[in-house]
Amino acid sequence: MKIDMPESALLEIDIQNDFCPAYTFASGEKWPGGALAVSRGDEVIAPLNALAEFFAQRGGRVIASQDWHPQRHVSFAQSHPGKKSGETIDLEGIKDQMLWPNHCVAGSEGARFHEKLNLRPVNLIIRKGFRRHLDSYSAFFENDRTTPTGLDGFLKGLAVRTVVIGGLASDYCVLYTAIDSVDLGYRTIVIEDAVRGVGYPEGSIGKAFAQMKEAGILIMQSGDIE
Ligand code: VGL
Ligand code: ZN
Repeated sequence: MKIDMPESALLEIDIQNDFCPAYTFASGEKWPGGALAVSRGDEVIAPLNALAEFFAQRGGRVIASQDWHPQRHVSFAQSHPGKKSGETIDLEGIKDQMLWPNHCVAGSEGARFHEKLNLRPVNLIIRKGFRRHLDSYSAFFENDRTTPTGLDGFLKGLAVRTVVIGGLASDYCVLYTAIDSVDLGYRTIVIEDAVRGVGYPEGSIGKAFAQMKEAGILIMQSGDIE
């Protein structure tokens, strides 16, 4: 499918060490695998780097999001005595907040972008989930569904109409970002070979794709973008 440039943006969602499996840095040091490693999560990097180059060369925009939590963040199971990751809790205004292992603590190695992600074509880095008592899956709104991250304003200010999304994880941050994107009126495309999912609870990845299709989000392969 032909993507209109420059009024399109690529969103690279949460390509951070804590969501990626083990690898060796260029320095020779080893990353042992993330606290919330998505199986084969690092496989999204090659197609995203290629897409980012494609967008940048044609005047499109490239945005990378970064999960960026304070210590003892409300989404961490450890912040709730007696609770384990994988359980859900009800917060004021947010039902079924999933609890996770500690991950993407601001400034930590786990919060850094995967070393192989090419940041050179990236115009904007958007950080989310930095309020201690509020989580954020979507790159547009935090989990209260009303606190904006500023991304919509950035895109509208640049007259962007089409949003192309890849990254981690297809059943959480990619899903929420894509749903907000289509709700905000953008033509929204999720690149299937540029996403991987957590897969918890069982069936969550298939459910996420069904929900995205139902919402009018287009599912494509990176090779379909021209
Ligand atoms: C994510 C769980 C918790 C994600 C972030 O990037 O999909 N998932 N925080
Ligand atoms: Zn998180």
